[in-house]
Amino acid sequence: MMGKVKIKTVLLGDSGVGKTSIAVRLARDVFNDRAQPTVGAAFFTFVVENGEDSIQFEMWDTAGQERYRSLAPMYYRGAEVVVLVFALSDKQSFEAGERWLQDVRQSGLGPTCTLVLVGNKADLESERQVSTADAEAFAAEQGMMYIETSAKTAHNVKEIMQNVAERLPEGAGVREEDAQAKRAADRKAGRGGTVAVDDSSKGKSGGCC
Ligand SMILES: Nc1nc2c(ncn2[C@@H]2O[C@H](COP(=O)(O)OP(=O)(O)OP(=O)(O)O)[C@@H](O)[C@H]2O)c(=O)[nH]1
Ligand SMILES: [Mg+2]
Repeated sequence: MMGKVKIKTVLLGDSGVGKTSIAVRLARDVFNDRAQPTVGAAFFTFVVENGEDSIQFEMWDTAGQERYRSLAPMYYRGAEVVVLVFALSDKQSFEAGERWLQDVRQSGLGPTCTLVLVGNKADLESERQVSTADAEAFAAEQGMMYIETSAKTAHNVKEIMQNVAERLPEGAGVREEDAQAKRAADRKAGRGGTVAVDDSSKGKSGGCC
C-alpha cells in the first residue's frame, strides 16, 4: 500500500517511434497522425489508480533526434520508471535500444528503477520488422518488462502504466503525506516554500542617461 505517490518517469528511444504519441494517449487519450518531432522535451502528468493507491506519473517525453541526445540525461536523472520505446516496423529503432540503455545505466539509476520496453506501432502488422520473441528475449536479458502497443488504436497503451503501477517497489515515489509534512516543517522553521528572488540587480537597472 503506497497511498498517494508521485513517480518520475521518462520516455526514451529513437525519433519517430511514437513516444509523444504514447504520452498524449496516456494523458489525453487522443492521437495525432501528423505529430511533429519533439524539441528538447515535453512534460505530461496523469494519474493511475491501482487498488487503494493513486499514482501520479510525472512523465518526461524526451526528443529522440540525435541533436538532442545529450539533453536526455537531464530528464532521466532520478527517474523511477524508464520506458524505452521502439517501433515494431523499424528494426533499427529496436537495435538502438542497447545504446539508449547504456546511456541510462551510465547515469547511475537507482536499483529500484523499473525498466519497460515498449514495441509500438503494433497496428502496422504487415510492416513488422521485429518479432515478439526477439523483443521478449532482449527485454528478459535486460531485466525489463515488455509490451506491444499502438498509440494509434490505443491498444495496450494504458496497460503500460497499469503494469508499472502494479509492480512498483514499496517505498517508490514521493508520498503526498510526506510532501505535505515537509512543507509544514519548512513553514515552521521559517523556510518559505518560494524561491528567494535575487534582487542584487536592484538599482542597477532602469537608469536613464
Ligand atoms: N501507425 C502508427 N503510427 C504511429 C504510432 N505512434 C506514432 N505514430 C506516428 O509516428 C510518427 C512519430 O510519432 P511521435 O510520437 O512524434 O514520435 P516520437 O518518438 O515522439 O519522435 P521524437 O519526438 O522525434 O523523438 C507520427 O507521425 C505519429 O503519428 C502508432 O502506434 N501507429
Ligand atoms: Mg516526440
